[in-house]
Amino acid sequence: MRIGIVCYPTFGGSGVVATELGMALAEKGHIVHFITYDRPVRLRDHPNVFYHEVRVSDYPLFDYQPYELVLTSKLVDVARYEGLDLMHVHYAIPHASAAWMAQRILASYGKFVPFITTLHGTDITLVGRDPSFEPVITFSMERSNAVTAVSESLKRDTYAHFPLKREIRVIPNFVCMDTYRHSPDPALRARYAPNDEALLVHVSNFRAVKRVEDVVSMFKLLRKKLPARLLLIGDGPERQRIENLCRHDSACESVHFLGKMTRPEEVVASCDLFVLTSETESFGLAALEAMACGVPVVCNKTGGLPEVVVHGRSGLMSEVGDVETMAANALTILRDGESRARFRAGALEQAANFDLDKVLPLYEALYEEVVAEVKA
Ligand code: GMT
Repeated sequence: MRIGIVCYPTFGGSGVVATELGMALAEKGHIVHFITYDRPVRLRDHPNVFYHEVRVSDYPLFDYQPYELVLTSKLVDVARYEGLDLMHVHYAIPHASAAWMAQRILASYGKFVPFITTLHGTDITLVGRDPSFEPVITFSMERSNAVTAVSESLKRDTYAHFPLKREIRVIPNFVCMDTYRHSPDPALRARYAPNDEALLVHVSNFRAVKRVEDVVSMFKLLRKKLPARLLLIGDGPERQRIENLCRHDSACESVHFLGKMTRPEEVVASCDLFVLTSETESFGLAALEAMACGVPVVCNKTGGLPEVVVHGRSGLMSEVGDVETMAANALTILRDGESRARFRAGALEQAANFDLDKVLPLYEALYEEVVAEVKA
C-alpha cells in the first residue's frame, strides 16, 4: 500500500508514534511518504520511506502563515504523483481538516483518497476544546474515513467534548520490544548515582500539563527516606521556572537537567523508576517506553494511564497532585532488591502487551478496510 503520513515532527508522543508506525509499515514493504514541516526526529533512512517538507513562504502580508493550505497542497501533490492509496493524519488540528480539503481537491481530478485521523490527546483534551476550533474539528472528524483514538479514555473524552455521532476505534500506542532493553550502563550510573543511589527519571516536554514541579516535590520527600537522584529529560515552557526553583534549594543538588535527547530510552534503561506527574495523559507513551526498558512507573490515576500501567504490578498510581502518596509509592517500589525486581518484571510483562507486533496488524487491518470501502 502507498501511505501518506502527516504528523508533528517534534519530540511529542504523537510524532513519535506516527514515525515509528511509518517505519514499521515500511519494514513490512509498504511505501510510506511523510509530509511534515520538518524531518521527524525519529525518522530513519529506509528505501521505502520518503520525506516531503512543507515549506511556508514568508510573505509580508501574512501575520500568520497559512500552514494548513500549504500542507493541503503538498498532500494533493504527493497523493497525485506518488499514487497514495491512503492518508493517515496524526493529531486532529490542523491535519484532519487539511486532509479533508486535500480529499475534495483530489476528487476534482477524479482521484478519491481516503483519510484516517488518529487522535492523540491534547488535540481533544486541551487545544481542541477551545471553542474557536470546535466546528472544524467536529466536521473533519465526521468526514474522516476512519477515526482512531489511542486509549478508551481518549475515546470517552472525545464523545464528551464533541457532538460526534461516528464510530471511534481504539488502537493503543505501541513499543517495539526488540529495540528496548533493561540494560543499565555502569558508566552512566557511576556518573549520576556515584554511591549507587536510587535513580529516578522523568521525560516530558515540560508543558504545564506535565506538572514537573510535582516531580521535584515528590523527589524531595522521597530523599528524606532513601538516597536518591533525579534525572529530568526534555525541555519546554516550564523548564526555566523549575530549574530556577531547584537552584535555590540545596535539596535539589541531586537533580540533573539533561535537556532534549533523541534517544532518551538509552538513559531511562539505566534508571530504577520513571516518574510521571501529569494532570492528564491520553496514553502516556513515555511511561510505556520506560516499562519496555524494565523501569516501573509511579504516575497519576488520570486519563489513559490506568490502561497502560497496572497498579501494583508495573507501577503504582496516586491522585493528581498527591505528591506524598507518590513518594510513598516510590519507596514501596525501591525499598529493597526483591521489590525492585518484582516491579521490573511486571513492567516488562505489561509493556509486552503493547508490542508493535500486536498493534501494527490493527492499523493494517483498518487500512485494508478503509481502502476496500472506498473501492466498493
Ligand atoms: O504529551 C504531550 O504533551 C505531547 C502529546 C502529543 O501530541 O505529542 O502527547 C499526547 O500523545 C501521545 C501519543 O499518543 C500520548 O502518549 C500522550 O499521553 C498525549 N499527551 C497528553 O494527553 C497530555
